[in-house]
Amino acid sequence: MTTTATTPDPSTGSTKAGSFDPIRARRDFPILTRTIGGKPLVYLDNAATAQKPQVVIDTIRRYYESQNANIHRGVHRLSVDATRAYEQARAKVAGFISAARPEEIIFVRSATEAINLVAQSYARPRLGAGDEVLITTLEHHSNIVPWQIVCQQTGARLRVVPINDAGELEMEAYGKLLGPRTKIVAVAHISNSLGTINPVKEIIAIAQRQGVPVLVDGAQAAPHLPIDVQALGCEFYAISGHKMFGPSGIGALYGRFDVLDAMEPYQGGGEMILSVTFDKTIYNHVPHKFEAGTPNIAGAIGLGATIDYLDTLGLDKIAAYEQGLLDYTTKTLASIDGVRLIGTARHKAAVVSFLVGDIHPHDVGTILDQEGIAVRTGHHCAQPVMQRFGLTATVRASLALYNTESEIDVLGAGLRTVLEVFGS
Ligand code: 7TS
Repeated sequence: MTTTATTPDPSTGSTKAGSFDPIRARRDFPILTRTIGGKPLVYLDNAATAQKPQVVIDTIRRYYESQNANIHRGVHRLSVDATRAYEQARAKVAGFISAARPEEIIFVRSATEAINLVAQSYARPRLGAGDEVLITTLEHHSNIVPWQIVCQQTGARLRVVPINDAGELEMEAYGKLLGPRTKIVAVAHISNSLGTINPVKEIIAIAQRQGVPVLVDGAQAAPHLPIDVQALGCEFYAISGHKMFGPSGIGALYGRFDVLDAMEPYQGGGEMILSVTFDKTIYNHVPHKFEAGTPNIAGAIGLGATIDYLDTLGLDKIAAYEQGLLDYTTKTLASIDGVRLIGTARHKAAVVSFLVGDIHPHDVGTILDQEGIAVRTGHHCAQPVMQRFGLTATVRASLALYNTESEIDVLGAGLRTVLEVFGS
């Protein structure tokens, strides 16, 4: 990651990096003009879900107002147009993560469903008793539980790469855990609870030397970093639309074509077949054989609009801007007596987890809410990370392209209020 120096704009207190202008970007997101209890909304819960630009909202509305039809099955004009728009969205996702071809993109409900698809369609038939699935301590529950289920189904064993006190993967341990019984590695690109950017390229290269496929959970990376699945060399990459300013209920699984082609579907239904008789069903081609039933057509088209939007801003510029904002946030929080940062990795993105004295995170979140500030408190669906640090919960501020230094100042003031209220 490159870090670009940011220059505060005296009129707004915000920062600009290169040609990226967060104040301009804010105008694209109608919800950001809202007030909460009379105070301007400061939305710092982007890792849970990101806000939507007007262009995405308009695209979905327009779809239902004038294009709605089922896809891949009609000769009528609406169906043909809806099919074209849906398939164009697939091509946009492929371009967004630099897949070699659109067929390598399977539309799913979310990153969660993408991971379950790989666990059931790829791993389940290939795992036997004593085989191993290798994940890490940093994973979201979505990249733990599907593997526990498939291990229970097959008698395979879950192995876990530990992290150090900064919240970084212990790479030496990774090398040792990757053994002859390892059948798949599944790792987050960016940790949702601590913001650690994992060295996924290195992780994939090491696994590849032993012929082990890798799934990268990119739910938290897609809104923050340019992604190139071919340069990474991973077999699978999972993303969620709603975390990257797109609709909820849509996500995508990238799978390398030859790997997908060799996999059987785990869900059956309409659309995923070429022919059905009671004796024999012939499955459709990749990617359709993995998309059983009517998909989230409006969601996919909305995701396509999101990608067009992000392309106009440029993810490299967004990433540089956010690095500056992350530095500012880290310094702001570190300067407040009583605030303890959890997760201090050298390579981090957009997430700051912390504790405020011995005040319960839920109390911190409740008082911040009264100031119009939205943060998440709790275990962030990453309980093993909390356990690693001997905690049950943290406060988490997660940033996005439309957040500014002045909002971080509001967070700092809010935390000082919290400390005053609790007399700390
Ligand atoms: N993987 C990671 C790294 C995540 O952060 C999340 C959601 C998921 C997978 C699951 O995504 P979904 O869209 O399928 O639900 N993370 C969070 C979070 O940090 N707060 O709420 C949801």
